[in-house]
Amino acid sequence: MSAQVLHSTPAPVYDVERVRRDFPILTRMVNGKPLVYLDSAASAQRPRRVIEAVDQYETHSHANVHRGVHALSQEATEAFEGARDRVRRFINASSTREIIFVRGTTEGINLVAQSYARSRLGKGDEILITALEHHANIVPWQLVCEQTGATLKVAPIDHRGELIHEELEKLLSPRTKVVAVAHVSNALGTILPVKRIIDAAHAQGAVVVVDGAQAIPHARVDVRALGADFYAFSAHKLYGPTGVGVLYGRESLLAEMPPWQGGGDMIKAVTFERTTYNDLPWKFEAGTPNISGAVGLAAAMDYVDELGIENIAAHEQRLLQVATEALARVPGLQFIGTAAHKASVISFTLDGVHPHDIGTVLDAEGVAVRTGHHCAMPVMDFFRVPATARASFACYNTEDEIGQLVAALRKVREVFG
Ligand code: C6P
Repeated sequence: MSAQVLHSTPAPVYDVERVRRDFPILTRMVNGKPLVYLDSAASAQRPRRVIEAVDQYETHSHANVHRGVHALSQEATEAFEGARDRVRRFINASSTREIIFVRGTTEGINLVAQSYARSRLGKGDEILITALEHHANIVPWQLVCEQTGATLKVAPIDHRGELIHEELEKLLSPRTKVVAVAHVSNALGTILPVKRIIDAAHAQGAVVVVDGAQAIPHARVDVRALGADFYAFSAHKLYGPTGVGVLYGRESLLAEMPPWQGGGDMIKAVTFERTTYNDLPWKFEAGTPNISGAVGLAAAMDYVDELGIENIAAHEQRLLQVATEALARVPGLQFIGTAAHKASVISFTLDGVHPHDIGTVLDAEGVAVRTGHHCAMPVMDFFRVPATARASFACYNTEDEIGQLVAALRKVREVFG
């Protein structure tokens, strides 16, 4: 044996069967078949560690936060604020003052729209989005346009579902005050060149809001390296609980923004004449927060870091490649979204079969995919389809499951001819 071999470290092996054992739900049967869960882009499953962290908190430490001198309130506050620091480290924010707990991506984007944009924009100002956005990154901006007289501009995509960057640049001008873009498209899987977009937008003086809902489970997100002004994501797509998410905001911007909702936790002092607001980040956290959700999110981040997000991403990219090759051989299958850089999301149609019927037959085989417009109706309009079927792959999916998806699709063909 050569010295070279003796001293080389073996390449890390991604043991998907071990990963699967961390997710109790994956052992269940659906319609008499073993579950094949290919809908993680809608909501990922939780590892035992997240379930247990939430359970431990609920069983031993629950009380309201920032309110009591008693032991449980202090424990709950420590757990909640500890979770905030965990998030800060996960996305490499400078300070916990930049980490706002929200209900999810949707609420995070609405917060920026109503607090940042509504208070600053007026007639003649522009908000620029792209043609592949989720409704959560379209409608809040339409509301702001109605409220302020600003105009919504849309940068186009091409037939592969890729943003046409040159067109986006043409639409950027000193009138552009906000650029709001997805990091990854949920309907197509396209990974957008957000760093390039951020740099171009900053050159025109616009602030950039990134919808990170579909990126956070698949790639290391470093908000400082990206230079994002705002970055929103949901815990439940990152193996964490539902009903909690994060809005990262650059501290200098958050400090100047008015509160969005009024109530407990966002105040320092209230009289009938005047209220003084709390410091960051609590200024934006009115009411009792989702404490157990934050605890679960922190545990999810620990879990992802333990597996290594780069290892997860490499595993998912392998699955994406295998699935793309296998699905290409299914007669009548059309891919919707064929960008060069994609996350592990495959949208497709089958000639002559409505996507809902695909979903129903697949479900009978135990295979869970999402069907519909994926809350991205303009994307469906662009590709001239009413809906698609979408298979999405996460850290726990296997090549065998891709085989089961393909076999189930052949069943669809048998049923519908
Ligand atoms: N997409 C999907 O199946 P919430 O609901 O707030 O956690 O996330 C909203 C959201 C925003 N942006 C993108 C890119 C998203 O994918 C989502 C959620 C799910 O694709 C449910 S529609």
